[in-house]
Amino acid sequence: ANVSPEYRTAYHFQPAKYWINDPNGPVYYNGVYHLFYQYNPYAAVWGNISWGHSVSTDLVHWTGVGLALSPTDPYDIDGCFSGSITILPDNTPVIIYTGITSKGEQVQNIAYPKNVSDPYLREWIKSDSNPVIEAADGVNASEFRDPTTAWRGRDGLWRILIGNKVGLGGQAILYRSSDFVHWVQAKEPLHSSADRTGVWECPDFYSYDGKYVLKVSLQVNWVDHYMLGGYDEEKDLFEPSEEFVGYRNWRRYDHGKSYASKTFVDKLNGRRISWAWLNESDTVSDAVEKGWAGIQTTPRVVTLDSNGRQLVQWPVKELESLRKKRVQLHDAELKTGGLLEIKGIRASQAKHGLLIHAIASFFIFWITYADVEVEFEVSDLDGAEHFDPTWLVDPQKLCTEKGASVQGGVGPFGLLVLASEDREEQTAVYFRVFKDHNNTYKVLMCSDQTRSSLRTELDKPAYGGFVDIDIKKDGKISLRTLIDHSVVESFGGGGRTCITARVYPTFLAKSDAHLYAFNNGSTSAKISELKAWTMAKAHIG
Ligand code: DQQ
Repeated sequence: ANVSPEYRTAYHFQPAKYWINDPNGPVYYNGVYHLFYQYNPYAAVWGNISWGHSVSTDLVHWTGVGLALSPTDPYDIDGCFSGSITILPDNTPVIIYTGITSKGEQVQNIAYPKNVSDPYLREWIKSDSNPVIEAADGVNASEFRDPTTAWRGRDGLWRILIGNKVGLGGQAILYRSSDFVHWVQAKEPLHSSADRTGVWECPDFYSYDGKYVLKVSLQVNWVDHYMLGGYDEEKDLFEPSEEFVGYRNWRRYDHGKSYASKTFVDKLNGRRISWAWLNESDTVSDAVEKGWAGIQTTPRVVTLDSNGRQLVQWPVKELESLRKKRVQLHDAELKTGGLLEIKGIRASQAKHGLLIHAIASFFIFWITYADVEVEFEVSDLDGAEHFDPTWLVDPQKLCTEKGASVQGGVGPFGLLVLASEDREEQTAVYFRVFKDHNNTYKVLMCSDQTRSSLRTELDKPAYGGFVDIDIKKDGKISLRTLIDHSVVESFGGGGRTCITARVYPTFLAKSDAHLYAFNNGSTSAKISELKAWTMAKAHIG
């Protein structure tokens, strides 16, 4: 009963069956988007790591086209680990990936399409020159992986980064090449840190108008962190700007269960798009029984915030083509203790002592996969709880202590998604506003999974992050939540803070989900606008 088909996603990418993890080599080539991913072709657990491959013309509907890489040769016999694609000047795409050798060492290999005129690039030929990079003496060869997409310097040489561990910290080793086959290690890494970050997995490096982003995935907390800074092209060094110095000051792509993200440039639409792996929150035995494990985030456009201080992510607009019926609300007041069910035709009514205003247009069961955009208006900030500056370092802890049912001043208000009819199971995505000592305000965003399922053996944390907006000036906070069976992907403040969670409510096996807006603050809040769409099922696989 724990393995209902209802947990499979309707529009978040997953293959037809078995295990997936990191997105690999995303690229737009000759009219087709390609997504490769770490894949086990034999089981729903990590192992036999190969590159699965799916293609799409719209980033919404995907077709599996078989394995691009399998462990076949001495230089990758124990796994074809993560890597990237670069398009060479003669318009040939080349894969560079990490192979695990029979000795357990990590080396870098390349592969070319067998036939570039196959629109799906189904078959890939590994180079006779493999491995093209082996760890130099003194470099930790068992933590030496995940080559980036290459870029070319003014000297015409290709450059890539390889993630590595040095001491207890990590580094992004830089290599240069004139032909993509012969690579020379630079004297200095592009960047390194002696902080206890451990190995830097899946580095990613790119820029916006001279401002550079270095992203690394860290096993210390299974989170993707990034720094903003400058890149000295002469010296080939990345220097984080002051506010990003020290690993504690790096920012997060996503505060939830999202890892090993990778971006690519969509040449068709001139935008940078990111994918990331969403691991499971259920048990290994469930995965085996279900026959699948792991999904991807929605493809997100990544931009630099106008304040230059952080990245902003937003699902690609193509996803909106799946939006079907819409429910809309305007100026709905959420009084203290208020709970508002977003659904069909119901008049306002009081239930369990809670004030319910339900405004409606039609009644259908549909909230199992939906796209919800809501804007909360808070005009009165006087009642905001006092902010303790020590809370800044650990928003997740704050969300754990101040759950959705813990009464506050301004907030908590937000959405209850994937809720059972009796609300015994529910995932709360919400905000709380605090007043700092110097009369500025801090906005906390949480995704609280502690009540997402009655099952106790699941991973059900509360996640949290601060939202960098000026609530006093704006008077509004926006939230977009993509609900999709076993995933809740949320964007606060227009995508400034992202939190993605995996949830396994038991009721989904038998009945449909409900959606509510709530306010447990002592100050009333208003929904200035809410739009919720039922989604069509995408073709994924
Ligand atoms: N997953 C891959 C590695 C990478 C890790 C192996 C990150 O290449 O470092 O499946 O999730």
